[in-house]
Amino acid sequence: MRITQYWLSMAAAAALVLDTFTAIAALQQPQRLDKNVLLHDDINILASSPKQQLGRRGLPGIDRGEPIIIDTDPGVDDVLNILLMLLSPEVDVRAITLVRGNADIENATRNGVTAFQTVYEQYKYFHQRIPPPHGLSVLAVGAGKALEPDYAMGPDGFMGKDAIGDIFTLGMYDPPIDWRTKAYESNGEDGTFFRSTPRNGPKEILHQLKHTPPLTMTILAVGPLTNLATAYNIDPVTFSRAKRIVIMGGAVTSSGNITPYAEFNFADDPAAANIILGTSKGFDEATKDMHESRLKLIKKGKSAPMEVVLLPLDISQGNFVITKEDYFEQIKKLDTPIGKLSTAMLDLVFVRKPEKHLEKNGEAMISLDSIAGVMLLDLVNGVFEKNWESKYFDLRVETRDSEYLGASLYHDTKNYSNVRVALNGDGDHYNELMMTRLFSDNI
Ligand SMILES: [Ca+2]
Repeated sequence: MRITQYWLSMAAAAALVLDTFTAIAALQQPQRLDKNVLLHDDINILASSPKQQLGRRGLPGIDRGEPIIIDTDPGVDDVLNILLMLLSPEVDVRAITLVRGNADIENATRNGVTAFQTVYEQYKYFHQRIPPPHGLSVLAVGAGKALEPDYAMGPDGFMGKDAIGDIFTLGMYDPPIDWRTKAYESNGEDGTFFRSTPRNGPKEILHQLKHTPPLTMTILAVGPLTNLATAYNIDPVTFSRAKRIVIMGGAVTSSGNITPYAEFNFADDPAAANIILGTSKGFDEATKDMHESRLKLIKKGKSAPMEVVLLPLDISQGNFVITKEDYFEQIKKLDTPIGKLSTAMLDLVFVRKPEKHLEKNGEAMISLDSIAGVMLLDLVNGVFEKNWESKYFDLRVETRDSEYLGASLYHDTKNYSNVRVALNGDGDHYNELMMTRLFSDNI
């Protein structure tokens, strides 16, 4: 939303409210969470051994891909993105940090463990060697509450009570055995495909960044930005060691999905979103020695401007979809573990409640988080310019006004931030990647 028009567009706003009223009414009323933030003390921080630092495969000399952290609130979209990232050789998923959002932190934890276990089963299905424990991703449970809970939305129940299509609620799918214990106590040798950590989400983010060379690790954030903002507030210098932050969130030039103005991830923690967008202040891709000047600042113990790339709701206007045909003719026919989990999750979307979940005249679904994942892969592969249209915006997020809470606001002068926003791109490329990497039985 252009900031100069912000207070002047009340008539247009009223029309927009009417337009979007039906869609908004279809969403369940957001619930407020009274649970305490599930952050643990990390008095038992494990020393990071050289062996642990070898990376996901733990095989020196082999290119393991760009190290990434995924911060996520699983969610159907999130699970699809986690599966895609864990199967993509271009990236090395060092950690997955969980945040409440689509799901409360309990459901988010179970769904995160479910995603990992499915990848373990997929490896076994294709007789692939399971990486040794020190080569597995870390799973860290993070924030159960927004930075400022009085100014946040809370879980919306859009994807069912369990947030992944009611597959557990309806008994369509068995949750992993002892998932709760495993989330906190897995040593990576119990079929989980991850290692637990004594650190909470924000501290795990800082730990990973501290133990990776500066400006080499990307954070892919596809939920509310509570964990990231908490990590930044604890230690902005270490936080700015991230190479870039790729975010799914915000509605920049389009209307919102949780209110007429706001997209869910930003509305679920507006203060956190505003902090993280602000970390890009002073970032300028056109500056020749940007990388070196960022490195210099970090080495001097100062925080550096961060590269922030945003995949907003606006992308829904493009052609990034999984179609009915994809679901009924390919996904549903798969015998793979990923095929079976996805068939169950997407049953809500394509079979039980298509009128609520399908877009493009009821023909296809839009999975925003996995679109952000594909955008990250394109950045890593050096084909971003080829596949995406983007523009830099001076963006901030409304953190107080109840009507506009979580809205993305922008103006033309670069005062608060300098965020690269993807506004369109190659939808066929997205669909092909999803269908070949996730939904194929000859991987
Ligand atoms: Ca998400």
